[in-house]
Amino acid sequence: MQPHERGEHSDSASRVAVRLCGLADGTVACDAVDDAALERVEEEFLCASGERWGGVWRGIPVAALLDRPDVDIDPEATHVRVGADGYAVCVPIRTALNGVLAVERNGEPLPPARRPRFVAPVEAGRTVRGVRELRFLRLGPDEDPQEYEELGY
Ligand SMILES: Nc1nc2c(c(=O)[nH]1)N[C@H]1C(S)=C(S)[C@@H](COP(=O)(O)O)O[C@H]1N2
Ligand SMILES: [Mo]
Repeated sequence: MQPHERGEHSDSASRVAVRLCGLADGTVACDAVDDAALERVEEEFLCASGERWGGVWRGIPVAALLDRPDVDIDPEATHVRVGADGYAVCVPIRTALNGVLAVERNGEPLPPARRPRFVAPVEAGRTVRGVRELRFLRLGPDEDPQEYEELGY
């Protein structure tokens, strides 16, 4: 972890906010969410390296964000760019809506630098750790979502 990442909120109670932008407007404070609103998802992933891993996560359903009174999303959006610090994936909006922003894994809170984590029916590499931004995009049929990605491979 870089010193600047530790800052003043280094414990597990620190607040993590995800910014909604592009064809959306709002900020979701992931730690201010009522525990009862968290959804449980069990998912298994196969990494390109061949390693298989999985877990039980609890998180905020991305679909629930659309219903928040302080969040406004343009129905024309086709894709969501899920961004962390120096890492990003771009998935169809339907895939994003089937995912959660997980704050817990196997009953333990995720460490702040890895929280929240995008857990959805995607490849292992697209389960973004430490999500900071959801950018809602409208891509034309000729546009390649991968051009909006920043993967480490
Ligand atoms: N922010 C961020 N998320 C990321 C990555 C990354 O480099 N940065 N790597 C991805 C890849 S390739 C894999 S296989 C998994 C690894 O998850 P783990 O660190 O929980 O084992 O995280 C994914 N999410
Ligand atoms: Mo990976």
